[in-house]
Amino acid sequence: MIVLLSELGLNSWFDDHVRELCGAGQSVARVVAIDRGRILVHDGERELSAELLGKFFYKAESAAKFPCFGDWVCLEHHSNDRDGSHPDEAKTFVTIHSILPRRSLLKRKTVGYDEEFQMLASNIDVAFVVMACNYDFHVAKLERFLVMIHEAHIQPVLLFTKIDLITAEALQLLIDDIRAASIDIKILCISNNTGDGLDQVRQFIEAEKTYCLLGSSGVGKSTLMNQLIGENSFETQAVSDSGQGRHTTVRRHLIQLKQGGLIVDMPGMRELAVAEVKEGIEGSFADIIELTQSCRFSNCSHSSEPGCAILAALSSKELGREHYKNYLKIQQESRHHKKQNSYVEKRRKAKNASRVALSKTKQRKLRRADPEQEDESG
Ligand SMILES: Nc1nc2c(ncn2[C@@H]2O[C@H](COP(=O)(O)OP(=O)(O)O)[C@@H](O)[C@H]2O)c(=O)[nH]1
Ligand SMILES: [Mg+2]
Ligand SMILES: [Zn+2]
Repeated sequence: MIVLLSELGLNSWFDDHVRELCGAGQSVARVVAIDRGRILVHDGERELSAELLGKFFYKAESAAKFPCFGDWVCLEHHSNDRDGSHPDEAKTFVTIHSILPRRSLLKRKTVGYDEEFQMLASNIDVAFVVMACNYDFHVAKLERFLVMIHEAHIQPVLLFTKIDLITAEALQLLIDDIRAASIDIKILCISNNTGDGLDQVRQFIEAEKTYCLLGSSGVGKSTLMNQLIGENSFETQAVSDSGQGRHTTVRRHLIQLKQGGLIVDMPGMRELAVAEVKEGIEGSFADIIELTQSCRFSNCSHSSEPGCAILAALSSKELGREHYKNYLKIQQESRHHKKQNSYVEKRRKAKNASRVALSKTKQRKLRRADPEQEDESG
């Protein structure tokens, strides 16, 4: 299906950057999924798997220089049919040549290191903070989300789900709490079960804008996604393949809604915590990570909690004990490794040392000149 790049979210803000960064013969595309290192881009015509140019690996001084979910990139097209004599058999492939500046960047600080962060998604316009009104809401929790969203330069909207499970009065009390805390945020209230409020969500979503769903597991994000997308979506199918009969979202994929607008279901906060663990774990232990998303409690320690999917899978032998032990061991090692002997930590110390060498006034001037720098380097 051919779509206009504007329908994928490209707007005039990017014009100058496209002119500057995308050379002759290159085309613009959006990163619509990153799946275990594989970067999927949509160029308006189709979805392609793109390779990274080598320069990303030897030149990148920080994670931010790598493509992120939601990025706009310049692509170069290649064909192995050099002389053009076998066009039918020729395999074309694309490489990412450069990344356009990001209008917004949702990121999460890596625990323990104030200047390192993990990029979650870029070029998002609106973030829905999804909370189940019957058990999941705390002002403090909302505030933590809002800090993250404001830092990203994204507009936040609170989306209460499961309003069928509490009275209108109880819901109003929650809203009063929010206003009492001087939080001036747009609030939408829905029930995925009765369909109440869904039309308001649909009306709120505008064409050519990008939305994300944030929130803990179990609050109704996947159910809402399916309502917005309609039946037989890619996500729904991928999900039912897991055999869990549950909606789990391991792979983030940018979805184009028929009504216009783009939306992505972000993993729950606990899944994000898992993502901090050393690279590669995700691939080898995807089954375990998926299981943890089905635990009843979002902070499940998988030791004795009711509704723990890990314990259930261990006792039904669906999950092998050795496999699970290895997972725990590697997780522990990676935490230890991070603390003891991280390259990042060494670099931070070196940087601090060189800062001391700068005069106080010079440091102040530098900070004033580049507030972003200040923001990102702690
Ligand atoms: N009563 C009620 N249950 C809901 C609602 N939305 C979702 N659920 C249920 O809550 C559970 C978790 O939903 P899911 O969409 O998987 O949550 P996610 O982890 O945030 O993606 C499922 O059993 C849903 O059927 C709602 O509005 N009302
Ligand atoms: Mg889900
Ligand atoms: Zn558990």
